[in-house]
Amino acid sequence: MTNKDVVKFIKNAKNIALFAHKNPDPDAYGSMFAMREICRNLGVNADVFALRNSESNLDYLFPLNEVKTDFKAKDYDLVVIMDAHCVKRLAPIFFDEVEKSKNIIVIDHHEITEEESKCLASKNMLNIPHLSSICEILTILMRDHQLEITPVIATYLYIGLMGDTNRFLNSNLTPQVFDVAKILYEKQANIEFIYDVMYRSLSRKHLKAYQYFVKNLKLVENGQVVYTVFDLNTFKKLNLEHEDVKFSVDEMKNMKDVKVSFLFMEFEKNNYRVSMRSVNGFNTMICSGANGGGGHKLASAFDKKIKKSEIDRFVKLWGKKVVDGK
Ligand SMILES: [Mn+2]
Repeated sequence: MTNKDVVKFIKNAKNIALFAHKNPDPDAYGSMFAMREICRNLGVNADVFALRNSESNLDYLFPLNEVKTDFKAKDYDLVVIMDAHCVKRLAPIFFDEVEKSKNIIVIDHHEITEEESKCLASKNMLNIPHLSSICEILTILMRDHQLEITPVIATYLYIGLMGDTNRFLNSNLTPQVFDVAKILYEKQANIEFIYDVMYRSLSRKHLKAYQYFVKNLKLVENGQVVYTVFDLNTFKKLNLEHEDVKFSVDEMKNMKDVKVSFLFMEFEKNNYRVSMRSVNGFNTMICSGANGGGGHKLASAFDKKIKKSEIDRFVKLWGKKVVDGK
């Protein structure tokens, strides 16, 4: 599928339901809300479906009170899934109804693992893994098809661009990323507002998380691999949500000589959401893919049933595989 096909699908629809992966991040929400505006400007109704995250700065960036959860396949003639390519990547409450939908298109930029290739949500897929973000894809699509980029749309898209490039720090940069930034800047993305919310909002709560993380991070493999664990007890004691501690996986990756970082967030007893980051092309998917997760070479995630006492051994094993590239 090409950009042109995406535009055709949208224009031919009357009612569009928009989805992205569970626990939506700035790129997921940015692309859903930008797409909602694109559709509405074309005279097509569109609704954003997501399970709201716990409270976070995303509440200030997007009108999350307008997000819907009660999706019924019969009410929509087109489903657009973005920032994911497999129905299993969506929040579980949507699985059944999305599976019933007859008309689904996918816009993604994730690597397709072997496991996921068995559960592609649609044959109509625009997947460009080397692009930084869905928001980059949508900006180019709008430019090439002369769709009006309003300041509101530009702001949504810039949020996603900042999220997935970690404000131009990640290794997923190409000349086109800067073209997109220029376009969105010229279309009056509210960059001051975005930076205030995303990067100048360190609260006391965040500092507590920071303090804990610095004190408890562990280096293995001669300092090439680093990890930190937030267990249920810590979340409760410090009154933190997952959103409050996610920064730590990037912070660890930015340490000198570190090649791979792991962040373990316990969400049920002995059940962890694990986020990984790497630098210089070390491939985190070696670990995330093998453990049933997904993402990109340099940033990926998976869920893991494990006891806290076994995490050190797990990280040594998989950290070494990633560093060795096998
Ligand atoms: Mn993304």
